[in-house]
Amino acid sequence: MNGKILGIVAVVLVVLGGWYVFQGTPAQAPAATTPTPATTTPTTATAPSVTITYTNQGFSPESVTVPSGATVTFVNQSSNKMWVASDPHPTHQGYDGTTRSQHCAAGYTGPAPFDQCSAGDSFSFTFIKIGTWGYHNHGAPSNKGSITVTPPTPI
Ligand SMILES: [Cu+2]
Repeated sequence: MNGKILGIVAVVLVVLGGWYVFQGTPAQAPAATTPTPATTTPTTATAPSVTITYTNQGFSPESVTVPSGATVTFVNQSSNKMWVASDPHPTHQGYDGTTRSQHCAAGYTGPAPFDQCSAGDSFSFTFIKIGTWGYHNHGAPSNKGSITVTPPTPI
């Protein structure tokens, strides 16, 4: 009787021992993946430059549409003087809210105004604000046009 019990205990010990020895190694965690570094490519296209020519017939093209950040250059090829300025004439506050007497004053420290502030052969202005901005030649305000500024062009 005792021998039979001892036999059973021995078999149980052998089975448990075998299970302990052969249970195998735990599964390895998968290797960590290396994160992809963020790219630094720009998200908007380079803003173009546009030229508007002023002749004795007026501005050409009178009106253009450009993305925000574009620079528009007005070139005088007329036999008259050119003074490009934001509408409305004669106060010129349409683009940035400041009047000609403010933003053309000596010592003005605000952002560059959409106003040539005196006659000259060329005037370049970089448009940031979205909208349609009327302009004119301050010395001949019937010569006019508009710049429509759209959101920056996504790539
Ligand atoms: Cu004016």
